[in-house]
Amino acid sequence: MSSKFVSYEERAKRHPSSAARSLLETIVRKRSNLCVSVDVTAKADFLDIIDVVGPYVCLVKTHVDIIEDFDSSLIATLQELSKKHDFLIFEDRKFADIGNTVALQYSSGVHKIASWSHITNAHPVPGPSIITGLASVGKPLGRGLLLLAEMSTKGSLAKGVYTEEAVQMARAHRDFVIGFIAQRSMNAVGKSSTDTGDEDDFLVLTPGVGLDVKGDAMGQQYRTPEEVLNDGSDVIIVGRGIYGKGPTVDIQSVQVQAERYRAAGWSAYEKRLQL
Ligand code: 6AU
Repeated sequence: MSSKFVSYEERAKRHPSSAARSLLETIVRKRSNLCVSVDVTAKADFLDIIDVVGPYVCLVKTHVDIIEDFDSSLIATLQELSKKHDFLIFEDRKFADIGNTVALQYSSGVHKIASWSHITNAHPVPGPSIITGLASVGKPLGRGLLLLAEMSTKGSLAKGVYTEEAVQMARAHRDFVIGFIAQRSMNAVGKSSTDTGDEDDFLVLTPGVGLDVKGDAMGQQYRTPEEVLNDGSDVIIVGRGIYGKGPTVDIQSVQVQAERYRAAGWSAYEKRLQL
């Protein structure tokens, strides 16, 4: 019997979006569905962590606005590391404004996100104009957008009809929206039970992944790589589970944890191909 899940390799061959294909091809090349979220505030820690986790990841996720000593050399080094270790870059900007404003936030300012980030994300709350605003900047550069269809936090409002509307917005903009931040596959959302949603191949990137704890003191909730992969997630996003919670970064432990999460994510993927 064939699996209800299609391999990354098959999907990479037939995906219509070049941004989605790049991510799927990187996943296959590196045998990694791990995205490390590097939420630290010092440039030196940020770059040290990325250099160490680089070999184990398909994607590095950034919040550049939290870096205290940010300057343009950080972006140049990040791009060098992306080439050295063969990973893509995802600036987790969570745009949420009108089209005109998000286009400026994406292209301009200190960070010039569109010029270096292969993937970014947006809240669907303003409606489809947020996609057209971001697409006016990102599409000519071959970038891809993820919509936040669900969140990992306790009491999230992104559920039910809101999630369905987010998926409909994505279906109407398949030329730029490559997938979702969500907790499960979105391909069948809003479709009847006889319609399998097979024509959709949205990528699902899932935060709120941890092997050792179930949450934090601020509403974050964690599930294991196996739980999220079995629900149809494609990429696990792991932050503190890898770089730790302390004021200082233990770089040896970062490497051990990155290897551990890469292995856990990949074995969950291989297991689900048997389902
Ligand atoms: O593994 P953690 O909890 O240390 O970090 C999770 C990372 C953080 C959040 O900003 C982000 O994932 N995140 C997102 C994203 C990626 O958009 C959405 C969400 O619902 N939950 C979440 O934690 O950088």
